[in-house]
Formats: sequence, C-alpha cells, structure tokens
Amino acid sequence: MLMRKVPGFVPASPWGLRLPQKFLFLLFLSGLVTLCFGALFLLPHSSRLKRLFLAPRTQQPGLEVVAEIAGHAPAREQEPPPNPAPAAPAPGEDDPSSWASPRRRKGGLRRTRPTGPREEATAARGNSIPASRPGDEGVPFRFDFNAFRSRLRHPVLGTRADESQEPQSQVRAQREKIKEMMQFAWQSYKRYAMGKNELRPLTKDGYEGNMFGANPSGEDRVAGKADPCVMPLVMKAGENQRRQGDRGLSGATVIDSLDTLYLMELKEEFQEAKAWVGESFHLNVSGEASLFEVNIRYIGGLLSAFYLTGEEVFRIKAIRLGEKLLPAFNTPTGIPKGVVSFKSGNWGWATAGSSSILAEFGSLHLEFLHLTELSGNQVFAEKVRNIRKVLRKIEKPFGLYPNFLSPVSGNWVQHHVSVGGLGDSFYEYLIKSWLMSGKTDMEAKNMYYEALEAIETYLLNVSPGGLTYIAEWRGGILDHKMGHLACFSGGMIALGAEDAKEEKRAHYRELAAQITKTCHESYARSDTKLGPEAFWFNSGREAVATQLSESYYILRPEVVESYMYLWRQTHNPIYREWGWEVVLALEKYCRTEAGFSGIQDVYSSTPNHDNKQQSFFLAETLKYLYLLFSEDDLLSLEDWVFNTEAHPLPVNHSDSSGRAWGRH
Ligand code: DMJ
Repeated sequence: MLMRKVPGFVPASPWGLRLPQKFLFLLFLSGLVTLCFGALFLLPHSSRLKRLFLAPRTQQPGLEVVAEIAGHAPAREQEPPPNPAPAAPAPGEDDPSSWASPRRRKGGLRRTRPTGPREEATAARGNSIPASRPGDEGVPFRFDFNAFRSRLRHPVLGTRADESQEPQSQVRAQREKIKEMMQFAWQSYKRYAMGKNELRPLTKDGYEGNMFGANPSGEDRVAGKADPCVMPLVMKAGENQRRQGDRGLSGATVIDSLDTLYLMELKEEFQEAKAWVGESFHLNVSGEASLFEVNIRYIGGLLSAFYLTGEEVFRIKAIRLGEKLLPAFNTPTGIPKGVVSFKSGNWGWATAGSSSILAEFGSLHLEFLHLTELSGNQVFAEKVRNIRKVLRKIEKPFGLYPNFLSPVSGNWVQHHVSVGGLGDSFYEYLIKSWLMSGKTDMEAKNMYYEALEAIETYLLNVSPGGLTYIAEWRGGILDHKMGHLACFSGGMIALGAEDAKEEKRAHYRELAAQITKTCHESYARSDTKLGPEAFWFNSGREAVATQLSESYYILRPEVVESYMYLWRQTHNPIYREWGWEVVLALEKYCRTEAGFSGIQDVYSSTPNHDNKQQSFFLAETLKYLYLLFSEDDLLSLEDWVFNTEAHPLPVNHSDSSGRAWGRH
C-alpha cells in the first residue's frame, strides 16, 4: 500500500508483469479460449462435446421426440445388451447359421459396409435413432430373436413329412420343378442384371424403372396399382418434379427374392443375395419413389429375410429405409402421399391435383407394425394407426371404400370402388392385420367383415353362365369386369372365412371357391392357359378380355395365390391341378433363353414377349406355386401372414400389448 503512493513507481504483478504486458497476456488468453471453443464446432463428430457444453437443442418432431412422448426413450448412451445368439433350430429345421457362406464359416462374418456419409447425415437430422457405438449403423435397439423363434408353433421350413414318407412322389417332383424355375429366374437375373431392379430377358440386361426413384432415361412408370385412366390424377406431383439422373433404390429383384430362395433352400443363391444386400444395397438415394412399392417389396422383403434368418443386416436396412419413408406422412391428415421424395426429405404435400390411393396408403399396416417391433420406435405404428383412424371415421358410401382420398382434406375424391387395382390390398391388410395381431385387433376384424358385406351387396354378381365375379362400382354404376389383380380375393375370402360369424363361414368358403373358379376360367379360356390383365362379363362374353390392351399377362401371382390358400383350406386336388397348368404354361410361353418374360397376348399361341421379368414373379408367383406343392407346415399360416408381395411376416404370439401391437 505504501509503495503505491510513491510517485513514479509502477507496481509489478505477482509474476513480475507490468501493465501493458498484463494487457497483452490477457488478450492472448482470451483469444486462445475463443479459438478452443470455436473449434468444437469445426471438429467432425463433435456431437458428444456439444452435448457437454451446450444446452440440448430443440428438434423438429422426429423419431426420438415422438418416441419420448409415447413413453419410449430410445436407448441412446447406454451400452446395448449383447446381441442374442442365433436361435436354436426347431426340430426338423435347418439351423440358420448353416446358411453361412463358406467364407463366413472359415473367417467369421465380414462386417457389413458402414453406413455412407449421406445416410449418417440423414440420421443426424433427428429423424432417426442415433448410433450408440461405431459399427452398429445407428440401430442400437436389440430384438430378442431367440424368444421370437421359440414362440413359433411350427418349424419355419416345416417337417417335410412328405419327403420321408414318399421320397419319390409326384408332388415332390413338381415342387423340384418349381424350384428349378426359381433357380433359373435368379441365375438369369444375376448373370445379366445383378443389382438392377429387374431383368430384361430378351435384351439380356437390367433396368431400373422409376417406381423406386430412378429416372435414368425417362422410362415409363409401372406402378403396382397403375391404371392408365387414373395415373394423371395420382402421379402429377411426382412427374413434375422428377429429373433425369435421379438415383433411386436398386436391386428390387434381390430383395424380393431373398425369402423365396431361403424357403426353397437355394442356399448358394441366398448367400449371393444376402452378400449383395450387405455390400451394395445403398440407401443414399435421391429420387422420388412409390411409397407403396418400396414398402411392400423392399421393407417387406427385408423384414421377412430378417425374421427367417435373424441376420441383423436385414433388420437394420429395413429400419433405415422405413425412416426414409416417413416424410410422405407429412400431410394435414397424416394420410401419406403416394410418392416420397428421397431427395429433400420434406415432401411438398400441397401439390395440386393429386390424391392418395386406398390400396397404397391402406397397405402399410403390416410392415409398419413390424418396423416398430424391430426398432422399438413407436413412430411407425403411430403413422398407420392414424390412417386407420381416418378411415374408420370417414363416411363411406353404402359402406364401400372409394379408391381415392385427398390427403389434404381427408375427403374421398371419386366414387370408384374396386377390389382389383387401386383398392385390393387395403381389404387384404384388414384381415391380415387381424391375423397378424394374434387375433387381438378387433377394429381390423370388424372393418374387414363390414367391408366384405358391402362388397357382396353392391359388387358381387353371377354371370348367366354361372360364374361368380366382383364387378367395379362407379358412383352406383357397375363395370362388369374383373381385373387379374382382383383374383387375389378368392384367397383372401378363404383366409377370412374361419373367423367369420358361425352362420357365415360356410358361405365365405363357398364364395372363395367360386371366385377362384372364375379366375381359373379366365386362364382356361385363353390359348396360352394364362390369364389376361382384365376380363369382362358382357355382350355374351364371359371371363375373357375384350380388347388387346387388356390381353397381356405380366407374370402376375394373384390367381396362383388363391389356389394356394384354397388348397390349404380344402386340400381339394383341383387346386394343384390348376397350379400345375400354370407351371406348364409359364414354361411354354414365358420362359426364354435368359429368364422369364411376360407376354403381350394370352389369346395368341405365338405371343410376343414384353421383355420383363417382374420382381414379383420371384417374390410371389413362384413362391405361391412352391407352397401349393408343399406341406402345410412350410411357413404355416398359424405362424405367418404374407404381405401383399408374398413376404412372410410373423403372427404375434407374444400376447404382449407392447411395442407394436398396442391395445385395440
Ligand atoms: C404385386 O406387386 C403385389 O401383389 C401388389 O399388391 C399388386 N401387384 C403386384 C403383382 O401383380
């Protein structure tokens, strides 16, 4: 104190610094602190540090937020429990691990390709569960595969009782023939088109199409529910914005084939398909894709492959792809648009002139519940429960569900009702939701039987020649036609007959048999013994197409699908006879040097090929044929429901009200 008062004396700091030096030192220190703090934002993967220093950021409502609101906190930081060991094989069943490739058996499982930077970026935007540790590709939730497998009532691949009892039986030879067809279809695809969506057997190359987002050369869209009359109504938005060069999802045939290869025990081929999924199935796509098609083929195919094998790669890819579909639901009603943009991730729902299709937004329920089951994330289940809610509340003309709904207003757009294209799988998913829930989803059950009553009352007809058919309804006026797509309904009605009111069961069994017989007639009345795309009942003609534009056959499965269900229900040998007629016709008219092709005119004995081996031929047509010639416990209907692309999804036997199933 004394020294400070002495003039001319400049006090020194405890370290002996003078004032200007002190100032410079402080300046340097504050610069250093600012630099270090700023560097936190520049360092890659700094999210953990940011969490340490910064208050939690408010997010857009994404998966995590919704999950937390729903009472499910995604496992974020805690170490996940170790992966369950593969399930012990059920008696008489192959151990899934024996499906491993020789490489895997020797050297251990090769790690699947880590998620690409674009996929990580999407995950980081808050619409997904973040990775808890490197290498798990961002899906830390563990599904108890062992527990799931132990609840199945039958071995997945059945007991193959017929093989031990009758090793040389005719039915076994028939089954082997169908297996050979699958092997040929797969090998042709692999040879000429591996990784493309589908094979062009005549030109011996592959093509992407643009259903899954690609638009390499302005190829035409072939949507599952496509109908040339209505496509302008539903596709306008996507068409306007689609640009050449968009990269969509690839390998539809690979994903669609996985479970068929597995159940036919084409082990080497299954390994090829699995390896492709692990190494080459990329989700960093940019185009606009059909929500419905991606869901039934890709999500359905991946889910089935996971449930059949327990291989994590399928579960993870299914969930990651499922997350990419979520922006389609960002509409005022929550009814999704038919087209999802992979590019921006935020679909412009207000685009004028577009409607959502009943069969498309009504065929998500099975897959989305399983996405919740396998991810632990409620958002998928919530999306489809909301669709159900909208449909339950809306007024239905005469109890019928029209095919078009505005996702903006929530009103029907046209009064066109069909059990074929545009409507079909909506009805299918109602009865299958009931079955898949372990018969707890009463709402789905009631909606299904009410809809079926209305269909019977207003759409069902019998032709003068005694053929039962389901017509199409346009504001009260009937089109006396049935599309090939509508032929799945024989199988659906058979499947639902068992849970109908006692007094209706026999009636539904008979109705299923009659509709299936009519569909068989549409095949039997052609020169090729394959059925046309649509057939009519008017002007004295019955079960035949009336114009060339409806006379094509594109390897569709619906008729053999019904044969399979009717066979399982009745064991009437007629269904195997009819199925075998289809096998012979496919061999004669659709088999080419390099795969199977659709034909342009079923009424010509020398039809031209359409140069497309549809992926659903491998997913559905060949699978249903194979099941038709197999024992009932191969993918038993007690344990599995088939999605609308024939991918088996397990019935909930856990009697839980947990993750996916909820209370109804
Ligand atoms: C498949 O993609 C599905 O069965 C869909 O429900 C309708 N169309 C094709 C096969 O015809």
